[in-house]
Amino acid sequence: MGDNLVTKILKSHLVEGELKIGEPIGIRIDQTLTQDSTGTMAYLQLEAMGIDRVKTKRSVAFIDHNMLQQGFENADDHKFIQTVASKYGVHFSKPGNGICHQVFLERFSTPGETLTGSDSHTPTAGGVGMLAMGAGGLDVALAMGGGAYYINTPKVCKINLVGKLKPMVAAKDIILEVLRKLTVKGGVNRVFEYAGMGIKTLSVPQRATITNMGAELGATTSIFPSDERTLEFFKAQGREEDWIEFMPDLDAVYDEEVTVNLDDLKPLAAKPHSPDNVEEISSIGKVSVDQVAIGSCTNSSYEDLMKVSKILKGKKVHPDVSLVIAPGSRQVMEMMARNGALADIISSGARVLENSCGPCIGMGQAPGTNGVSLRTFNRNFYGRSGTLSANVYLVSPETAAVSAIAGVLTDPTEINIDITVEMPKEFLIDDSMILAPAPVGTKVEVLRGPNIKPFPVNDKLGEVVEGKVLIKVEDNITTDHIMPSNSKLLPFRSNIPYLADFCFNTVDSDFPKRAKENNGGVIIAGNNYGQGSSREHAALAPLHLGIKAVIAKSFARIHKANLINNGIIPLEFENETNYDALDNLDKLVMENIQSALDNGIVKVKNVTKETEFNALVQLTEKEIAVIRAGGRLNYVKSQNK
Ligand code: MIC
Ligand code: SF4
Repeated sequence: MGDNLVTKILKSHLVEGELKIGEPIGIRIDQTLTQDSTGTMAYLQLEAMGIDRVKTKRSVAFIDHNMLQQGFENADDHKFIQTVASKYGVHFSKPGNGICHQVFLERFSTPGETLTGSDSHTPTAGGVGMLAMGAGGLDVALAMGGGAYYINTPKVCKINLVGKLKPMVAAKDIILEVLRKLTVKGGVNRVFEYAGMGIKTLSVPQRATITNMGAELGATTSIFPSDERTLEFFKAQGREEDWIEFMPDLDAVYDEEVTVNLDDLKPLAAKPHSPDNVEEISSIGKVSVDQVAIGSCTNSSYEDLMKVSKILKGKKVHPDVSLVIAPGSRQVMEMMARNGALADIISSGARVLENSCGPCIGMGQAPGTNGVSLRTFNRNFYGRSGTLSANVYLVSPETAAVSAIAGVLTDPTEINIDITVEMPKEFLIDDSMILAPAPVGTKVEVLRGPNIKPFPVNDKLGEVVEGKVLIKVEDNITTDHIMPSNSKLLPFRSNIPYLADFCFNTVDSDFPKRAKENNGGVIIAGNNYGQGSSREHAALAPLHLGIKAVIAKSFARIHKANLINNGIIPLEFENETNYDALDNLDKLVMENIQSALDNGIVKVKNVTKETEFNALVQLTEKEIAVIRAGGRLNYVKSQNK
């Protein structure tokens, strides 16, 4: 029985545990990435660990999320990251150089290696055969310090791609189809490994679109093999020496298998407000469109934007539509400026934004009231665009461009033009906006603006956990619900006390007040709690507000890890009907919690209703030790004594 790609990488990087599905393992991390909105916190945590220099093969800090600089906060945070990166041996990709995942794919991705990034779309690098995983900032900081990254051994699900995409049907439609089939919970505790003859028809940027949006399945990550198409990409990036062939064994075994026939695929859209709410565009109908946004780490490659420019060439954007385009990297933007494609885009009436996340994380371009926005992005969660009444559809670049001209949601296969884009023989290579760290032994002063506040650290766990139910939420609550991000809040990612006042703002704006009045308490949640981003702020803000435990039907992987890292106890209902019986402000008491954690079951007394129910402890021994210590930093410090 041969190995699949995932098993090969896990075997070669295993430092702790046994490769048995569901069992906890520690793996060695070769490379890390951070971006600015999670990076400030990650580097504060790295500093708190007291190491001299990172121990990874390579670590890179990107500035791409928070670029508006409407006050001093942003620029100060950028300087902090630049100086702290230089001090600790981390490369620094300057603002304007591009979105972390796109630039990492172009300039740093390496087949067969491992990567953790403080961003949930880190799996983008899976497009070249890396095992690339999103993680909380603290886990990335620990990996920078040479520590292992802990996951549960995932199931490996083979996604067998057969056939070939029809013209105007895109890689985005493949991942939307997978989301339609498997839903936003379908990837939990799984890695998706793409295989089958269909993969040969897909370029690296197309593959990266698919692995990028595997995050929306809740997957640990997604991966493609590294083959001759990958080599073509590495050659054109002038990085042939970083390429290795990396293929599954011919008799590789998988735990599960799903087949997607590319011949049958039609253009798809994810309708509001979830990436798995997918339907064929032809059956959704001609919805009038107010805004079209093209870009994000999902669809902002040279290939994607060249296709867009071919559709827009000689045409005009519909008078009622605002079309915005954000290239994924300076490489993409500069190449298109030099070959004239950017001129075609500008001439169509599109608004060209800088190379950054931009509207994807609500940094500008919020739609108008009740606005319909088509986006080539990966998330259309409620409120994420910055406008609560907006309706956001996720589509391919082809669908976006064609619809921007038509003014209504349009199936791009209705248009008959050739938009084939060949992989360039040579990409334009200029790494001058990636600054190397200071040489070992150089003294670097870390610049810290007044916006950077100390982050909250939990206390050791006592014998009793008690508190009132402060909020009860339904299934699939995202970290965007828990700790929203938009142009008003993103500048405060290094200021938890400020951010905490906006915790659960789009769900229940009284939550922070209630939490403060009751001296903290407990959160009750449905299935897949904390899906979406890797932001630790969705654990740090609740910690600041005194949240001691979250009792949910189930958790999303990264958020659960972030809760544990901050000493907040994640518990799961033994019987889901107990969820129904709970109400806001019910007083809950969990006695003898220390031994209950070891025994795997916590008895939760509802003092208000005079009832009792069981909550399961789905935690490893190490995770329990971390919670006992009051979070991972305390735990690591106690281990080092
Ligand atoms: C996102 O797409 O939600 C983000 C912004 O990139 C986040 C990281 C963050 O919240 O800073 C992510 O995906 O992890
Ligand atoms: Fe940036 Fe959007 Fe990608 Fe997150 S999903 S990294 S905000 S482009």
